[in-house]
Amino acid sequence: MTDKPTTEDWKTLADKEVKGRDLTWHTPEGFAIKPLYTEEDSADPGLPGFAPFTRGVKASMYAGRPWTIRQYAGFSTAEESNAFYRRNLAAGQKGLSVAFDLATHRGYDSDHPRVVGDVGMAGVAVDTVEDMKILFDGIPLQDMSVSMTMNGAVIPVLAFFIVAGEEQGVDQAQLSGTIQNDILKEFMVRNTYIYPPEPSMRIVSDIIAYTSENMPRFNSISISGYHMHEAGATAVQELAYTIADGKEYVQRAMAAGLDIDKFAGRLSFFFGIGMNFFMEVAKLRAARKLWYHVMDDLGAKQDRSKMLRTHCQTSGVSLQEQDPYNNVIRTTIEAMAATLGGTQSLHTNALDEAIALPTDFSARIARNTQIVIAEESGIANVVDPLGGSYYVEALTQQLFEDASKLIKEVDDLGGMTTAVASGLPKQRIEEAAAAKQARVDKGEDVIVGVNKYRKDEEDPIDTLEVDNHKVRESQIARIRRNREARDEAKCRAALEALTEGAKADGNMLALAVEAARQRATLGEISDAMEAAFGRYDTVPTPVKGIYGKAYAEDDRYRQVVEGVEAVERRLGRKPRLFVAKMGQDGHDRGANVIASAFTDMGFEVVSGPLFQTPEEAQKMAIENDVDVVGASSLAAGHKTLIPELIQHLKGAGRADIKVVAGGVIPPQDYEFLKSKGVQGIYGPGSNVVEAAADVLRLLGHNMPPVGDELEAAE
Ligand code: MLC
Ligand code: 5AD
Repeated sequence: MTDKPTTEDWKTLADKEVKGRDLTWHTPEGFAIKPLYTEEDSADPGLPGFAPFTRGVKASMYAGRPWTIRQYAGFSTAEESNAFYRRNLAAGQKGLSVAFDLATHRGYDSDHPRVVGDVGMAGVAVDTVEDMKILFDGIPLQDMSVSMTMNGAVIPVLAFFIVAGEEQGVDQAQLSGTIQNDILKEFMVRNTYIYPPEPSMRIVSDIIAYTSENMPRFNSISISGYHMHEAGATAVQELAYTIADGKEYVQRAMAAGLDIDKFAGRLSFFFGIGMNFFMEVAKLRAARKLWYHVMDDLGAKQDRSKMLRTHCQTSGVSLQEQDPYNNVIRTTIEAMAATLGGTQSLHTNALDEAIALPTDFSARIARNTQIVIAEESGIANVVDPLGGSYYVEALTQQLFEDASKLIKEVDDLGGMTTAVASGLPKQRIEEAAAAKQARVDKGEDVIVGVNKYRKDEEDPIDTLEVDNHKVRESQIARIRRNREARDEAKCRAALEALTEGAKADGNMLALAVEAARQRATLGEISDAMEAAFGRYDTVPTPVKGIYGKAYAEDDRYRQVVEGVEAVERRLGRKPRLFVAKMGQDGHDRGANVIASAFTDMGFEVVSGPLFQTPEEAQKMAIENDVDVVGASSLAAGHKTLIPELIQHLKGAGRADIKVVAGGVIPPQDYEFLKSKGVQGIYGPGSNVVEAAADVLRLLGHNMPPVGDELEAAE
């Protein structure tokens, strides 16, 4: 009889197989992942339904009730979005999730001059209670849980929702759903803030106070790591900063006099789920354990207050424009990780994510991805089926420990509000994003169909088009009718009361509900608070050195650096690139990565502030005497804003300044943009070094091809 083999025996055998090659895998989190995990690596995670809830917040989990299939959607007008919701619900979706357009996010009515390119594009336009009523027409709000992703203009939007319910005959106590209301991460990564940090934090507390008093079925906040994940955060960063955000909100609410056990049961979370399958499963398990301990330390007594309930969304940045059907596969893997991790609610992205908003076709596949997992795969029948996996338990524990350390660092800085103001978390995330981009560009991180197994020719796919000019006109007409029909004096009085309440310590949501009843518009309600708080602006500060360091040994990179130096000798100064963000699109990961990488390659980079108008961008380009403007667009405003910028440059006599575009731009729009004078277009999956080589060519440099793509093209 032979002895049972030991781990040492295994190591000897494995070493022989691979001739001593080191099989350790180093993840972006800094984890050294071994090729084998055994009993020695794992700890006992306890049982689902019991503290610290590592294995799930419910004892029966999906065996008792499946997760909520909740697809985030919204575009164009309230009528069109309502029809889309109804079709989706009929086809198996279970909960609603509203995507508002960027004008709405930033507190502007559709008739505001700053939002010409944004109305109805990245979400649905909502200006008044009437729009909100149309959005839920035929959808009984006492039965349907509704998530609303809103942070900046959170007060008017929630007020409209309450009044829309009221006028549907549903008391606010009956309304169920979630408002995102997570402003800290806006300052860190998502950028749809309106007011400065302090009053913004008060708004969060006002909503927690109001809903815990009046809306017992409504989740007052969705504390979101998703956007950190999308901005490039590692799993440890996403976990730590999200839990630290949650901790900060709880402390603020307690400082405002609220009883922790009265509101904590209605705090909820939101995480992004990427492609590192087991890491993502472990992330959700570690999140629950972390939150349990944080809330226990803060003095919560009830179990419900210490349970982390979460929504998840599969990762947008993991999806690609090239060979887009691969995205269905990626989303399936991510959706499995989210459900095996025990999410309460899930959005699965559509295959056209990197190009445009979902069509009926792509939305159906995205939704069915969840339905097939829920109803065909058997995954839902067993609680935490990966519990006890040596690897998953080890990862859960390591994430828990490393995130705890990062949370401690935030505590030592004085909490998340101070940490965000210091810029440290944002900087850490941007460093992780730049490092990731470099790994992809160098082919160390494989992306199938992009940096490996790339197709010679891409097949075009149909994408959703929104006519923003038409939507804007119809919204403007509706705003006018709304103003004509209301009692102007009563509306003004309600708005003034809101301003007064904001200056003193009135509950702003309660005051805004009254203004909404009097048919004040979203822009007017936002302005009434702006009168008390002012509007907040920030200037981007991209990181330096990360990209260059990651590339130190790379030939192609060196070629580009030499090209930049040659152009510099010719111009007598460094070539200047202005990275412009126009419209209300605050997604700045791409812009920051470009700014960092181009700086490292030797360009002088001017980063514009967020939310510029085309005219403001033109002025900044000319004042800085730049050679090239790189317009970054991720929210569908490109067809309006970039041509306008080119017109303004021409009008100012500087047609010589080159304009290139990057971001989420459907190939169908390439010809249009080129006809308007755009000289280079870089969609998702573009290689940054190759893009820089291209820019050098635009500047008249005789740059040889770098990389496969250019060789193929030339
Ligand atoms: C659940 N229930 C059970 C059960 N499982 N009861 C018995 N046995 C079981 N096994 C009960 C729950 O307790 C609850 O009741 C009810 O069923 C609903 O279940 P839930 O698990 O709470 O699900 P849900 O209502 O869907 O709520 C999930 C949530 C919520 C708590 C995470 O906050 C939510 O839906 N969030 C979605 C956020 C979202 O969609 N965001 C989109 C962001 S997009 P009770 O009575 O206990 O409540 C974005 C992109 C961008 O941000 O940037 O624009
Ligand atoms: N409809 C559907 N999905 C959307 N997303 C953003 N806006 C919409 C919308 N209007 C999704 C994308 C994006 C993430 C932030 O949310 O997947 O990456």
